[in-house]
Amino acid sequence: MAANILNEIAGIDLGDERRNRRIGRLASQMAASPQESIRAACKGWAEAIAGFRLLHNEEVTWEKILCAHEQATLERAGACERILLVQDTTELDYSSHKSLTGTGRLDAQTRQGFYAHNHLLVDEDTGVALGLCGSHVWTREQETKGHGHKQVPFKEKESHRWFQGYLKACEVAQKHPDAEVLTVGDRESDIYEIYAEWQRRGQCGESRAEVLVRAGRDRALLDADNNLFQTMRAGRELGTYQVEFASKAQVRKVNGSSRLTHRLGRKAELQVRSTKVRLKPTQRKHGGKLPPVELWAVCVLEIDPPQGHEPIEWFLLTSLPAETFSQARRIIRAYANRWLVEELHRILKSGCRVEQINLRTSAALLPAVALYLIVAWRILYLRDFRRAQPDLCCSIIFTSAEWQAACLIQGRPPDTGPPTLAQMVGMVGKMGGHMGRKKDPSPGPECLWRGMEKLRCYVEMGQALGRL
Ligand SMILES: [Mn+2]
Repeated sequence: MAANILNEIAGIDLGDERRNRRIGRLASQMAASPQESIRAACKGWAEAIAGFRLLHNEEVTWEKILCAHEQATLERAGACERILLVQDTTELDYSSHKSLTGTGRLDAQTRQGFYAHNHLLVDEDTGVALGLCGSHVWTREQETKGHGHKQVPFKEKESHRWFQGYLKACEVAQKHPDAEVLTVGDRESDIYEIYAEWQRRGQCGESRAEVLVRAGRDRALLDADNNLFQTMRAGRELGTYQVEFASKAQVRKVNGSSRLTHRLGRKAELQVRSTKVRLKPTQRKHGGKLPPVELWAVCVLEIDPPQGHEPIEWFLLTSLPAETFSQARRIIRAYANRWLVEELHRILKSGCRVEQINLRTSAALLPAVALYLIVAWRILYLRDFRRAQPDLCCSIIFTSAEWQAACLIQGRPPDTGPPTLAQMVGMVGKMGGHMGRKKDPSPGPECLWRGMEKLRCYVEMGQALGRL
């Protein structure tokens, strides 16, 4: 399960051995200094120039970089029994970079940038993110929504990316026939064609991934009096459980329009209900008629919400059985792992600061962002993998100079050998400001990316003093 950054792009072919080595160097420098600019992350002027030259080379692309990482991700997934493919889209905003070419409009004409749709593989049993498995970046030409959006065939719509994500999950299922693969997506991925494809594959005996989405529309049902949401609320009661929520501001859809609301922090009692539903097919202008599909619906409802606050209510649709309380709880837990892809995107933007990269062309910028995507995933992996495998030797992820420098700084006797992964991540977290008291949770991504930055300085100083 090694996650040395060099392993992640070991399979890359940039048409030249020197280029392959150079990209490894650049990736290592970015991983050691996630927050710095590329110029500062490269040691010295000559290195920086070589790095920029590489990013401008036309052989170096977003696809090639992430394709190499995908191989490493799939290898890690080989050890898992249950794999989640979590997909989500993020926008990369370069509105303030007026000289950058190749961008497209974001949600408003005045905002410019890219959209990136990422598939993150997660080990369902440990909740550890295994890496990216497919990633698609695009620019938006013009807005079709509202202006004859219904005339556009599904294949040409932006929402088709979710369907492609499902096909990718089916590929993973084919590669790992002993594992159960489940795609997870938010309300945007509530798309009928995915359910129809899942059903078709089952009927034809093709390998397929299971589906889990948060229901986004109140669909009409076959053989039922009510629509989907009402039917779900009246589903069979399976049991209750408690969750503690932190207070937060959140955007909620109220009567079709987005509104900023405040969620009160509280210990909530949640009731779980489930029911089988037969969905009425979506009608499209283009393509053939879609068949009805039967899915399980899991509804989570808050009992006795505080006065004046809306109850927490989640509607999940899944191809997995949800007949019993434990099956339904598993589905809810699996859905909670969707949060990891949001965290990945936050690390990419707040930790690796990719929206601050100053390059003039998207052809040079996008490969840099692709490398930072791997760096961002690795921070997430460091945080969670140590929880799953605390006693492993840290040298599977850190170089000997890194752990030696950390031991020196923390006053750990150098002759005790490499620390465990949990100890090493704890030390890096401390460098980044983590308090590390007994009751504290383990270091979060902020502490880790700040800690890595410091660790790199310590390594350089240690090497300069001849101590490492
Ligand atoms: Mn989303």
